[in-house]
Amino acid sequence: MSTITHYDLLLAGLHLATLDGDGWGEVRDGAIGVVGDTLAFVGPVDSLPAHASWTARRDFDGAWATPGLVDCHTHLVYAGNRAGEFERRLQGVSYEQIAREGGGILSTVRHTRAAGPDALADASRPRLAALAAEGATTVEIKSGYGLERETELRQLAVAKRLGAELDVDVRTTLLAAHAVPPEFDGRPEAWIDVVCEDIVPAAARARLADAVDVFCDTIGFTRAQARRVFDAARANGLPVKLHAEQLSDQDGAALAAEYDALSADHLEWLSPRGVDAMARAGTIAVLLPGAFYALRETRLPPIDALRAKGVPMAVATDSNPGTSPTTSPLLMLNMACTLFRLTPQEALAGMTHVAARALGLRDRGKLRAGLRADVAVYAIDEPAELAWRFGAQPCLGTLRGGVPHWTEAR
Ligand code: DI6
Ligand code: FE
Repeated sequence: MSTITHYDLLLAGLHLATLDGDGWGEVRDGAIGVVGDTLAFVGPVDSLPAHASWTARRDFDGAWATPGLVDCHTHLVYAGNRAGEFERRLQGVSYEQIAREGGGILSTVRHTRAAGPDALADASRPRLAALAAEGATTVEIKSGYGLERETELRQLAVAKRLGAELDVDVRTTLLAAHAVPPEFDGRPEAWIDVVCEDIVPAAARARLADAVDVFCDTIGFTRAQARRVFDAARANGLPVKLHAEQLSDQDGAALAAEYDALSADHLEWLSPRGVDAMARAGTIAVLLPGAFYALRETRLPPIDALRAKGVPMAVATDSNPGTSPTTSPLLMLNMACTLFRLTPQEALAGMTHVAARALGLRDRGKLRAGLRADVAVYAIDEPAELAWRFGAQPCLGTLRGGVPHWTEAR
């Protein structure tokens, strides 16, 4: 095997939290060598090959590098805002009540349908940019605010366009089964017919969706309806995910497990049976502490049981206007620890390699030679600091597929 000695880019003066191996996978006085879009060297600077050379080099002063963050669950492409609804909720009206009155998700649907592709991109671009500025290099974006074929596909196309514009690797998920559109009020089965027979095949044909998701809950869809959508996804060659057990126990996680879903997400109401099913199938649990916080939930996802059964736990922003109006992945690391009692290491793993698995991606999420050169660099003294602080912005920049995006010197 020939050793690479010339790097397109060398980063030095860094400590590394590789997340490869035990604990943080810590490397003090490390360096990262990149060739093309791939990590070619990850290790102590004094074990660089003897005659190493580089086209470009950047030296830091003891900053930390981590794998680029992977935000594996967002709904960030939408128009309008829900501040008024927030004010009503503060007066005691519940999220479910607002949804039943035609507000909530349906209010965002009205604004999103009315926005053309450029307006939708303009409204959403700052949100994706904010995630990237904190270290996100891969971001999943769902549809679900169109609830008609044209607008669902427009959301997915805008998501991909923003990914290309901002050089973030965007993965798209079709969530046409997010709510019953007003045109199908009282006829959820008829809407599921359209989702299965028309929208899933159209999204697959246009290669606009990497996966298919369903909101399985009392204000969403039943388990039987989710099963129908999963069958359609399977018939069209797309993997599935599920919004499961967020507001009630629908036994959704077990359905997700049965369909080899990439992940089951939310999970506050997950039962021991659901935990077992996920453990057996290897389904990733995606924890969304922002939604838990914003809805002032009191029932915690069964973290101890998930941990005990070895269900991998991812952490994501759920960035959306209703239940998690955040664009801060670092704040979610803090909330995952403070609210859900994850360790800082579990939280960072949850937003890197475990999150990558929740998107079906095995080529990223750790700092290891051979993996994609997605790296985040932070001005911190130790890696746990990322989860300890909240409201801090220590990110100095990222490599996304080897391409540097440095923020201004600070
Ligand atoms: N669960 C959520 O938390 C978001 N969607 C979902 O199925 C909320 C979306 C919204 O309120 O706009
Ligand atoms: Fe969500």
